[in-house]
Amino acid sequence: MSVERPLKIAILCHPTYGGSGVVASELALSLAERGHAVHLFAHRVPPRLAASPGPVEVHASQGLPYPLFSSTPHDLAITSAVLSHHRTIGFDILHAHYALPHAMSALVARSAAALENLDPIPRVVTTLHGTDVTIVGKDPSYAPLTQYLIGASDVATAVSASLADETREHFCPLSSPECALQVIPNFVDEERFHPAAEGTGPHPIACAVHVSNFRPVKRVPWLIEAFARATAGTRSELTLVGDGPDRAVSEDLASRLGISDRVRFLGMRDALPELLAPANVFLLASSEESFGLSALEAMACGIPVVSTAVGGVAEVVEDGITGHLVGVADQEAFALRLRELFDDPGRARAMGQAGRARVLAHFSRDRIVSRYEDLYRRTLATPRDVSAPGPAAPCTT
Ligand code: GMT
Repeated sequence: MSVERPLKIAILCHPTYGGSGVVASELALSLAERGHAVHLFAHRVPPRLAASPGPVEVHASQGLPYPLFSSTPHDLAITSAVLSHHRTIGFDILHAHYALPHAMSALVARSAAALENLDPIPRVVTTLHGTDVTIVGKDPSYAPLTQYLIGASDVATAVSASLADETREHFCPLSSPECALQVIPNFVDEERFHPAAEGTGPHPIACAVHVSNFRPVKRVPWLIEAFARATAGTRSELTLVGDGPDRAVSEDLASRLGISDRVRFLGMRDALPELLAPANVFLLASSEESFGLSALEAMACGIPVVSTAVGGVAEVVEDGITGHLVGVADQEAFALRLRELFDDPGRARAMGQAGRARVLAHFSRDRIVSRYEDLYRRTLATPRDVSAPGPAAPCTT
């Protein structure tokens, strides 16, 4: 029986508190724990790895600030760092999270390795996370490049079937290699994110929670209005975790609605499981959402979700079972569903338990990390025509 050798893997990501930065960091940690040599490249140390990178080697590549540049081009520094480390380490896989700019960095490093006759020439895996297709990638200023990056990667994955469909629709209407997308959903560390211990939750006053980067796509002001509608005349509370462009306008709105005393803005927090576990309901009101990792984390904590039915959220939250999904413009239904769950703690608890069970059955860390590991090995086992760098392992969803 052949024992499979450990792989040398470079992971490129944005150093964000949530979303793709967390998925990439958790994947890096899990792969390293499985014995692979894992290097993570970002322009800052991702928060999830700052406290304890474990066996992952983290490279924060900021680049040289120079007055000619209007902002420091971190992406060039990351590309350079990946190439430099590839020359000494010999990566098997360069895994880019979020197409822009990381797939570009990985592909440039792959081309350089080919030109220099390095052995191995790394394979490029690109994971599409959401707005790298739906908002940023589709924008005419980036679309031609995004299309090229997806097609030139050895394999591209999307975090939901909905995102894969949208990618195909927009970037590859005809049958072409760009359409060879695999769906590998996000995962959550179900040991870190777990229900509150018996007797410690939920909160004695009904409490809803939302976690995001407060970008317009998250519609935090809309969510606050819905909360105000649902809870008029009650003492119910809303906890908002995170920070971003819409934070100030959201604080102002809570004050104008006269509910500042019931809405807490906590800013960026690392201790998410502790903040989620005592909540009764998790809220997500996005106008677009390819997956909704924060909803998955809430489900892992046994919290039911009320969300708008957009993008890939329906692949995460089962409507009527692990939470409720409502039309993106239907604030009244959103408020009603929230109120129902506040008024019926037994139903909320049952939905929360169903959510936790769904996480364990479909989105556990081991299950999804194994899927990436299999994908790497399959990609490496597929011979590549170096004269025409492109997809090595076309796989359909
Ligand atoms: O696109 C963003 O606004 C951020 C992005 C990210 O990098 O975190 O979020 C996307 O990726 C997450 C991880 O795969 C998904 O859980 C989010 O649903 C997705 N955001 C959107 O589609 C708006």
